[in-house]
Amino acid sequence: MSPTITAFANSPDRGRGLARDMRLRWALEEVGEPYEVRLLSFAEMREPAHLALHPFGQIPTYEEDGLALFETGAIVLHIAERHAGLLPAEPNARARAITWMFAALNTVEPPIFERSIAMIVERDKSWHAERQPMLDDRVRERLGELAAHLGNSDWLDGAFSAGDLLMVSVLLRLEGSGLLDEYRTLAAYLARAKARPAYQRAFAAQLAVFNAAQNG
Ligand code: GTB
Repeated sequence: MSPTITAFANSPDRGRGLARDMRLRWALEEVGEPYEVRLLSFAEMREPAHLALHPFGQIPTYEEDGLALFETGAIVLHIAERHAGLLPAEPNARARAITWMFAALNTVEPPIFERSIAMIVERDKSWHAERQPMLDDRVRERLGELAAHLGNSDWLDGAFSAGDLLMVSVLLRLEGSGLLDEYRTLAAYLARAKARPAYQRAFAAQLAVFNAAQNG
């Protein structure tokens, strides 16, 4: 049976593909696994039925043959371990690709997330303008290091992997900030990833949900 994921019925990102169901959609498209989507309102995310799947009442979740998972990183790893296409077969290369998955979520995402949240919830504070350059510089530090690692390579470590999928998903949150434009290597890395047919199918699917919510 096809896995079922959950996603926002009406995503606050307005179809920009920034909500985390996009990471699962992309992974499933990369490995060629069809999937179902159960759309949830914010109220439904707080109901016992959803809390039984996700203790924090968030999306996305993943259900498959009696298995229920939450946490995007764990779900992408689960998908990648069970299908060819997102992790190399050679054990050391596989371990390195998984390392990049953790690096995306634990080392690169935190300063990007903190900056995004500050722009939303601290914007009207008197000290916001003073704090913003520090948040930008923390992001720049990671972007510079990542760009140096990538160099002229297409992907983080050999062939495209789940590490790239998560790293690109994390970096996409910076689109429109101007920060990525300071690193041509990273802008090209994102463009290369977004040109992948699997990314485009996943993006179109989440956008169709948002458009249907607007028209319905
Ligand atoms: N660590 C968890 C994971 O990776 O799965 C985090 C999951 C998470 O943050 N889910 C968010 C959620 O359910 C949606 S994706 N939030 C509702 C809640 O906590 O009540 C994060 C997200 C939301 C909105 C935008 N946006 O509008 O641009 C971008 C990303």
